Amino acid sequence: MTIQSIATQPFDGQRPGTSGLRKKTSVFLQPMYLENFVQALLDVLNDSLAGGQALLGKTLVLGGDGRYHNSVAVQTILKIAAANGLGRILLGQDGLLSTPAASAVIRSRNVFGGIVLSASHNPGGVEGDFGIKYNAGNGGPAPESLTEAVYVRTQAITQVRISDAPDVPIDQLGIHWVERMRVEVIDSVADYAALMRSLFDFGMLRGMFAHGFSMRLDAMNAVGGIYAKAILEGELEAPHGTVVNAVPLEDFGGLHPDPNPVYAADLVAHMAGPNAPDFGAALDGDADRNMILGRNFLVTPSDSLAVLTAQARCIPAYHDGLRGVARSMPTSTAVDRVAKALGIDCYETPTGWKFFGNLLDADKVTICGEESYGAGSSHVREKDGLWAVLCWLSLQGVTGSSVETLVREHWKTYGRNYYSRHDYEGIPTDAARALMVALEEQGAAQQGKQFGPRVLTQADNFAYTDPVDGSRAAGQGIRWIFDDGSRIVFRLSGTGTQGATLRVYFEHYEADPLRQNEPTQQALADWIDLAQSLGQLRERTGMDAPTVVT
Ligand code: G16
Repeated sequence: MTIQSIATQPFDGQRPGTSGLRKKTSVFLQPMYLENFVQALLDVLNDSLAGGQALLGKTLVLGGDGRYHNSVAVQTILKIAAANGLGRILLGQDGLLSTPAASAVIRSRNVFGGIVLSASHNPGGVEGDFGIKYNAGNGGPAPESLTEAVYVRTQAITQVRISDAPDVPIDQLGIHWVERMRVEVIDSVADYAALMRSLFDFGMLRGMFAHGFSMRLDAMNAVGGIYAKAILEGELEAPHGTVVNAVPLEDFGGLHPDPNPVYAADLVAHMAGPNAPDFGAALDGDADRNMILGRNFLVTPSDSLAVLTAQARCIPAYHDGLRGVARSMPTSTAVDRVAKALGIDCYETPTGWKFFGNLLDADKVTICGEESYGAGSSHVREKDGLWAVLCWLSLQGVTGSSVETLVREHWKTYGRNYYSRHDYEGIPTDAARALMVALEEQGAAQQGKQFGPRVLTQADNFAYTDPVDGSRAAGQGIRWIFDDGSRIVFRLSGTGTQGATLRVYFEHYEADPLRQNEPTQQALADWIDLAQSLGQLRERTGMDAPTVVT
C-alpha cells in the first residue's frame, strides 16, 4: 500500500448548491471529478485550524443513499481520506446511511463531521443524478462559507492524494484498515433507531398496530426502506408489507424518489382506493423528506409543520413544549399562526436546511419545516422523513383522530392556508436569470396597485440576517405580498442538475370554515392568473403550463 499524489486539473462548476454538489451521474463518472471535489473538501477542512492539520487523526462518518455509483464512490473516498491523514471512518454497512441517520451518527458519536453521498429526491442510475455533501460536527449541512471555500479550492486544485490500498469489504461489519486509517463498518440503522426510541413512545405505537391500525409507507426503493422496515415492521411490529418498495435499488427501480403527489402517485391512488389503510406516507431518496396522507386526504408540508407544532406535546420528546419554530420563506405562514397562539418565536429563513442549523444550535427553535416536504427537530440537524412519520403516527395514537380530522380541526381553529407550488423545469439558465430580474422589476413597478379585491403591498427579494452569527443571505426569492396576507413567491431551484427550474409558490389564507373545502387550484386561481399575466410566465419560460404542480 502506498500513498500517491496524482496530478489533476480543475473542473468547472463544482460549486455546491442548496444541498451539496449535485450533477448528472455521467459528470461524476469522469475520471478525477469526485476525487478533485473530495480533495478540495479535505484541504479546506484541514486548513480550518491554524497549522493546517485539523483532520489529522480525526473521525468522519461516511454513507449514502445507495444510488448508482455509491459503493464505488465510497471506496474512492476511503482511499483519499486515508492518504490525507484521517484517523477513522465510521461507514454505514454497504455504504448506506440516510441523511438523517448520518446526522444522528455524527452527533451521537461526537465526531468531526461526515460525508453523505446523495442527490436526494433526484432520480438515480447512469442516466440520473449523483451528489455529495458535507455535514459539520453539529450533524448539519455545511454552512455556505465552507461550501464556497471548497468551490474556490476546486478551481485551483493541482493534485489529489490517494492510497492504492485494496477495496474495503463494506458489507462486513467490524474493523478494517486503509493504510493507517481505521474503517469501522457500522450498522446503518442502530444509532438512528436508538434515537427514535428516545423521542417517541414505542410501546403506545406498538399497541396501535396490535389493535389493527393500518398504514402504508412507500420507501420508493430508496435507503429509507431499511430504516422503515427495522422500525415500523421490526420494533413496532406493524404487519409485514406495511413498508412497500422497501429494498434500496441503485436506480430506485426507475422511480423518481420524490415524495409528492406527482411522483408518489401510486401511493396517492392506493390511499384513495377501497383498501386504503388508516395512514400513508412516503420518503425520498435519502429519507429526509416525507409526504403524509390520510384516507383519500393529502397533507401539504406547510400544514404538516403547523399541525405538528400545534400538537407537539402529544410526543414525549416535546411534552414540555417547543422553544420556537422555523420555516423557510416560501413555506406557508400556517405555522406562524400556531406559534403566535403558543407564544413562541417563529423564524423565517431562506430555503435550505443549513439555515436552521444556527437556530437549532442556539436552542432558539425545536421544530423546523419546509414546503419541499421536509420537517425535522432538534434531535438531528437535518430534516427527517421517518421522524415526521412517527410524529403523525403518535398524533393519531394519542388523539384517536384520523389524519384528515386532525387537519380539518386545525383549519377550524387556525384557518386554512391554501397552498400550491408550480414548477417550470428545464428553462435555459440565462433565460431563467433574465426572468428573475424581470419579475423583480415588475413587482417593484406594481407595488401599491390594486388587483381585484387586494393590493400588492410589498414586493421584494428576500434577504436574511442570521440572528445568531449575523451572516447575511440576499437574493433568496422574489415575494409579492398582498394586503390580505396572500403571497406569490418566485425562486430558482438550487437542487436541479439540468438547466434551471423556476418555482412559483402560491398562498392564500381562509379563516372561514365554510370556505375551507375548495379544490386548492381553484382557491388559488386569482393568484395563479396574476402570476401568469404580470409575470408573463408563458412567454418567458416558453411553456404553456408548469411541468409539476404540487
Ligand atoms: C434541499 C434542502 C432543503 C431545501 C430543498 C429545496 O432538499 O436540503 O432544505 O428545501 O433542497 O430545493 P430547491 O432549491 O430545489 O427548491 P433535499 O431534500 O434535496 O436535500
